[in-house]
Amino acid sequence: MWEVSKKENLDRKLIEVCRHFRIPGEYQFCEEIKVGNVNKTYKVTFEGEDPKNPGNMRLKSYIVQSVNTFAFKNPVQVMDNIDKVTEYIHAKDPGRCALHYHHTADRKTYIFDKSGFWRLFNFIPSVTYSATENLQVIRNAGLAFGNFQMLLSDFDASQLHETIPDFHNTIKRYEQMEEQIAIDPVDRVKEVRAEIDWLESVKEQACKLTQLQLDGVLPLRVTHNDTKINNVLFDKDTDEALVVIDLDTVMPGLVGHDFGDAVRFAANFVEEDSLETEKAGVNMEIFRAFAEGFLSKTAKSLTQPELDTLALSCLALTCELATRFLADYIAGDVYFKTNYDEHNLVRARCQIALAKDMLKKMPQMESVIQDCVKKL
Ligand code: GN1
Ligand code: MG
Repeated sequence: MWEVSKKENLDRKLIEVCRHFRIPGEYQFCEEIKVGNVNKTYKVTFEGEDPKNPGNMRLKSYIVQSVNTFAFKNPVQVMDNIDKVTEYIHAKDPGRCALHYHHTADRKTYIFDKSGFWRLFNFIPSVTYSATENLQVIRNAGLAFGNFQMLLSDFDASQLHETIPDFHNTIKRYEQMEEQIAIDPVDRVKEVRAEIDWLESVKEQACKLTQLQLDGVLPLRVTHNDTKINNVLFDKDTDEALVVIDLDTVMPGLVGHDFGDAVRFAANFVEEDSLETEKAGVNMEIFRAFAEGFLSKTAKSLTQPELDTLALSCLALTCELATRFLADYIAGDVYFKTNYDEHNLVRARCQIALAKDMLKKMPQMESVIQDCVKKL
C-alpha cells in the first residue's frame, strides 16, 4: 500500500494550519528552524500575488510554531500574555519592527487540536547569532534586552499569567532535581554523582538570588526570562537589533534573570552543549560588551541591591540551568529536545564548567559592572 511519508504529513499539517490562519497563495516549501530546545519552529513559504505590485507574483514566508504543551501546561495563557505584551510594545513604539501573531477566522491567535497547539507569526528577514565574538553584536543584544525591559517597566504585571510557575526559582529547581534523584526512574543517578555533588556544594550561593527575592530585597519587574542572544533578530547589514522574540516566558521576574541568562549563553567561550567542557568559561570582553549595552538602558532605574547582584545572577542562572538539564537527564529526557542520548548530560556538564569559572571570576565581573555604571 502507498504510504504517506512523514515529510508529506508535515507539509499537509502546515498547510492546514496556515489555511486556518487565512494565509493566501500556493504553498511552496517549509524548513524546520532547529534553534529552540522546547517548541518546534518552521519557516513556511507561499507564493501569491504581490499586493504592492498587482499582476506580479512574490514569495512570502511565515513562522509556524507548535508549542510544547508538556512545558507550557496552559498555552492559551501563554498566548494571552503574548497578545498583551506585543500590543503594549507596539502602542509605545508603533514604527518599530514587531512580531505580529495572525488570527484565525474566530479571532484566536492559536489552533489547539489533537496534533497540538499551533500559532503563526510574521517572518522577519534578519540574522541571528548563537555564538559570536563580534562585540558590537553583543552590545546591541544588551541594548535590545535592556530596552525590552524598559518598554515594559510600567506594564501592569498583575495582568500576566505565570506561564511556568517558579520558572527562575532556583531553590525550587534544586528541589525538582532532588526529587528526580530520589526517584531515579531510568537508573542514571549512578552516572552523575560527581555533577550532583558539585551542584549541591554551591547550592547556597546559587540560591542566594532567589532568597533575596523571597526576602523582599530585590524587586519584581516584568522580564523576558529567556534571554539567549538567538532570541534577538538583527539587521543583516547593520547588525542593529530589530526585535526581541520568544515571548513565551515574559512574566514577573528579577532583572538578574535576564542579565544572568544572557551572560550564561553569550559570554561562554563555547556553546551551551559543547563537549569541550575544559574550554567553557566567561569571556570577559563579551561580558563587558553585554553589560555596557544592557546597563546603558537599565542602570538608572535599578536599585543598588539589583546592581550589586548582577554578577551573582550569572552564577545563579548557570547553576539553575545545570540542575534543570541534569534533572531532565535523570528523568529520562522528558522536557528538553535532545539530539542524542547524553545530550542533557553534556549540557549539564558544560553549564557546571561555566559556573566553576564564574565563581573564580566573580570579583572581575563585579568590577566591570561597577565600571559600566560609573561611566554612564
Ligand atoms: C529553553 O526553547 P528555548 O531554547 O527557547 C528553555 C530555557 C533554557 C533554554 C536553554 C521554556 O529555551 O529556559 O534556558 O532552553 N525554555 C523553557 O537552552 O524551558
Ligand atoms: Mg524560549
